[in-house]
Amino acid sequence: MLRLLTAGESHGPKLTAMIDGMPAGLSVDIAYIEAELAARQGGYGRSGRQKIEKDKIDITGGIRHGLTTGAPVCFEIQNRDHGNWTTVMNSAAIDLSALDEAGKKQIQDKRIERFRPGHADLSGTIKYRLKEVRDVLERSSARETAARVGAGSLAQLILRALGVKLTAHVVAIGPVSMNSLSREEQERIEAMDLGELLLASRDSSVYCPHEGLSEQMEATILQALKDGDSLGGVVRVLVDGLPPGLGSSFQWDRKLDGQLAQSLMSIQSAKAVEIGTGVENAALPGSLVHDAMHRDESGKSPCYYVGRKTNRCGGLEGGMTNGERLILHVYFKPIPTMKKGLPSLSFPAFTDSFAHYERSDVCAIPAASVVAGAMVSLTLANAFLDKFAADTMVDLQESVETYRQYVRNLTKGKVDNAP
Ligand code: EPS
Repeated sequence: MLRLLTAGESHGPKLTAMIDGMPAGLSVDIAYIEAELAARQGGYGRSGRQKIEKDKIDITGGIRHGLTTGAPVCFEIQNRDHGNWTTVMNSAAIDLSALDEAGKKQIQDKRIERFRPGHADLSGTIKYRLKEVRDVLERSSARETAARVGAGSLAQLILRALGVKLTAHVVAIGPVSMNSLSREEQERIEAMDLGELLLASRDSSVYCPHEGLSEQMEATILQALKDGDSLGGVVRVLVDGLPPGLGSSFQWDRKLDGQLAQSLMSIQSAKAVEIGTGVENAALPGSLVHDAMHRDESGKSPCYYVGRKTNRCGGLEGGMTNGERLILHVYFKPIPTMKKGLPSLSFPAFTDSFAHYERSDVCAIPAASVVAGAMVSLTLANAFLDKFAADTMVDLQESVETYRQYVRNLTKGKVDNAP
């Protein structure tokens, strides 16, 4: 099992990630991981914080001479902004009377007393019996997603070595959505190779593969900035090359659709996950929903001789992959930190006030697309390792290839399927 743990506060010295269960012999492309980290920092609508940070990965365990060793992989990402927060974020016990004037001012200025509706502030302060809101804010901050992207990029290297292609891009920002494009235009984008689609998205300032819409999205973000408001949006993750049978339908916690939804819903601000055309399907009769099968004599369908004309189920049936493209949409709420603060309460007196504001992203949906891709990569790499338990990449690649050959022969209709 591939298990990720992260630690570190938004303005603390660094983020730390530990991944247990990485197979040995994975060639680690640091430049690729750092390009993903840079992509997560980018996108139109980010706050001034990203001008301070320059996320780099410092490996502290599990990788030697460019290859994973099979030991837990551990890495750190420095928070450059911490230099401005050394007194506020110091782990040592603090004696206010012993601080100089500058230290006292730093502590006072950074004290947070007014809850932001929509953030973890209220529940976390109550739950952990905190003395001020900052202690919950620091860890619930989406700064933590830098660690997820570092780990997810490693997982994506596993997927690449298994011939799997993954792309994540922005579909909507606020009211501006790819759904407004003509059917032909949407089909043109859907037909693109996932590598090309990723390049086209990353070319855009908002990671949307459609040029005209990207401009509209940028204008919408600019307007929200002027209004002191924030914006949410929708992100799409697409994956090609998954063999049928990843996941399981036999136990609730082993269903891959459930695991994907959990990993995506855990991203800060994510509020809904859709698989295939899941939302629309609920209102249609089964005959218009399920993806009919036919024999594809060429054997070149994603599930070899099993052809499908539609993929409304988004590549998942019965909690397992079915060989077709995986299609996921993640819906994010707008960021709760807004210049235009909402009515709220002040801690500890619980008197009427307005939500705290210091600085914030206006829109982090482009960054969220990178994080969503990372979370799906981790979940899928884990699903591969669950089905094809392997200590090394060579063993994993061999087992997956043998299985693919079996599926090809089976769907041709020529093989005895006895276990
Ligand atoms: C965040 C608030 C902002 C974001 C931060 C997430 O940080 P700050 O309060 O320092 O301006 O920039 O995200 C990152 C630092 C990052 O790297 O993604 C929040 O409250 O969630």
